[in-house]
Amino acid sequence: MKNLPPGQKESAIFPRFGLTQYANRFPKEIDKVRISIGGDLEAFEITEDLNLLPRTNQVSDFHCVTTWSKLNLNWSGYKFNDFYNTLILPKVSQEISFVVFKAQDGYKTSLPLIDLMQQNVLLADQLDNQPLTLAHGAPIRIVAPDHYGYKNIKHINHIAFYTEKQRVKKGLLNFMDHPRARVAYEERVSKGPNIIFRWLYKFTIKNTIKTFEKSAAAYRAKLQAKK
Ligand SMILES: Nc1nc2c(c(=O)[nH]1)N[C@H]1C(S)=C(S)[C@@H](COP(=O)(O)O)O[C@H]1N2
Ligand SMILES: [Mo]
Repeated sequence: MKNLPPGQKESAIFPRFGLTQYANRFPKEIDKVRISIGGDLEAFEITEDLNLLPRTNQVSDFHCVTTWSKLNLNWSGYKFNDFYNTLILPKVSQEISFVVFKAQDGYKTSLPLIDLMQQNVLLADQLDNQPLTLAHGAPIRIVAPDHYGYKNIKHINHIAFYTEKQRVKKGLLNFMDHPRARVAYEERVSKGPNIIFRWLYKFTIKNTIKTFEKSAAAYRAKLQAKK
């Protein structure tokens, strides 16, 4: 058996998950990637340019901060490292250290550039050899296996690159958002004893899954009715 990171338990399923305030928000554009680039460089847009990058497949584990882990997920996409070096770096004139992401559902997150440049961080557009679904981040998401799920932003439509750390107002309460959120160091929350949060979060899992399933079912029914 695999050793799981501290405080994590294996999950049999890979649920659609997140903060319940996002359960009822869905991306409008799920077929085409369109990412606006901004921050401390001249703004531009990325669409088909991603196809210039080598495709990478990766099997990795996914760790939600609420303690469930789904092992051996089969992702495909582009290394963030290649993305940065090929498409962003040529446009950069000052040293970048901090990255802010925004998604089509209004979700935001951020990470230091150095964490994103690890070889196992992907801009993923496929899971199990299929395009990402609404549930798991269509059309493109971050996969950062060494960081808790909440840094693995889905439905990305904006990435901003900064020389300095930024304050990002997030849906998350501030204490909940650790600036790095590394799983191996159990950086679950930025303040307070992380071990207590294992227990507090654990009790929210079932309800969160239910809430996300319900709203996805309602959304699918609505789409179906439109056809
Ligand atoms: N756009 C967006 N990305 C998001 C979230 C969200 O609500 N919206 N939730 C985060 C959290 S807390 C987790 S655990 C993972 C869940 O990914 P999954 O739905 O593919 O299981 O997505 C993360 N990325
Ligand atoms: Mo999560």
